[in-house]
Amino acid sequence: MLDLVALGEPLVQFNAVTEGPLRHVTYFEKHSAGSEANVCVAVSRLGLRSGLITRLGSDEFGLFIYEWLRGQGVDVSRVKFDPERPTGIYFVQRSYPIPGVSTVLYYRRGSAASAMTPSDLDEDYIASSRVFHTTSITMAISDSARETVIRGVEMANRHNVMVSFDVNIRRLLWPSLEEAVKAVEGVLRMVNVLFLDENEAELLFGTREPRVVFKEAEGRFGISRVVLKMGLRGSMAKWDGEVVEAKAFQVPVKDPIGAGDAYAGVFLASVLKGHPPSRSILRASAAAAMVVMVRGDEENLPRETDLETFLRNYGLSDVELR
Ligand code: KDG
Repeated sequence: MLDLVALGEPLVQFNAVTEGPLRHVTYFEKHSAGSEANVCVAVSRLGLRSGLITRLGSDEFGLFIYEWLRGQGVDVSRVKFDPERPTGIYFVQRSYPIPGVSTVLYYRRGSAASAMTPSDLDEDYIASSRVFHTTSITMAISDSARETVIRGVEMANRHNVMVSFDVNIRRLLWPSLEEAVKAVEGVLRMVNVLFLDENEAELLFGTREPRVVFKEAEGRFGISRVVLKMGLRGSMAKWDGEVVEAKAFQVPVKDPIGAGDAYAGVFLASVLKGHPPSRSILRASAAAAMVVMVRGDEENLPRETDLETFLRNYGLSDVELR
């Protein structure tokens, strides 16, 4: 039995070693990334079992991701290789033109993962998990991938597997924001745990006010577990009637990409390990801070002991809750 099964596209990330516009960057560092894969690694680092459903190209980059994920303890038994299409990649430009902000350049159109279809879903595999996690990124990469997300969520619903959905709207991947919102709204009725940031809250619910967001999510879509990320102002969650919040940890930022996945993965893993929502949100916030201190989305995802050490450094240790 797995604790979390995710559906989505892993990508090779080429992260600029130096800051500034990519036209002048000479060296790039290679990392394994992609939102749902990041969540799988976050869960696995904390000692739980995760698995990824996806397609990779039968190429060097596909093998790199496959071996990396396997090395991180992620179950790759449902990863298929496509001999025709390449593994998706993207480049990260750091701190230009806005300091501390990264921008991305995707090369993923026609990728192996974009050719995913519902035939890639193994219902027994999904049914054997405690959580099914995906994002709107996978809904954006192709019509067949979007269909795969919808069928996967339906399967999870059929077997009472908790559906976790990170809104994660990537403007570059959608023809318009209206289309993104429409697609997201199409699955929300089937979602049990919703992660979103303030911009996404504004788009979906017309407000950034946490308590109104919680009320709207519950009233319109029946979602009683909502986690709202508010950047440097921290995060708030409503979890089955209980409202909890956590501050954002101030750390030196090398690359903010991957923070949201660290947050979602560690939040979910913490809940699955029996931590109360108040502790889960704090651990998630800590993990998000740890990840942005380096280039790459997955390298700094913490093990239990490192998460504890980080929290202890802020006087927030509580080991008996582990
Ligand atoms: O959340 C980090 C991801 O956004 C990054 O690794 C790439 O999955 C990715 C995407 O589609 O933007």
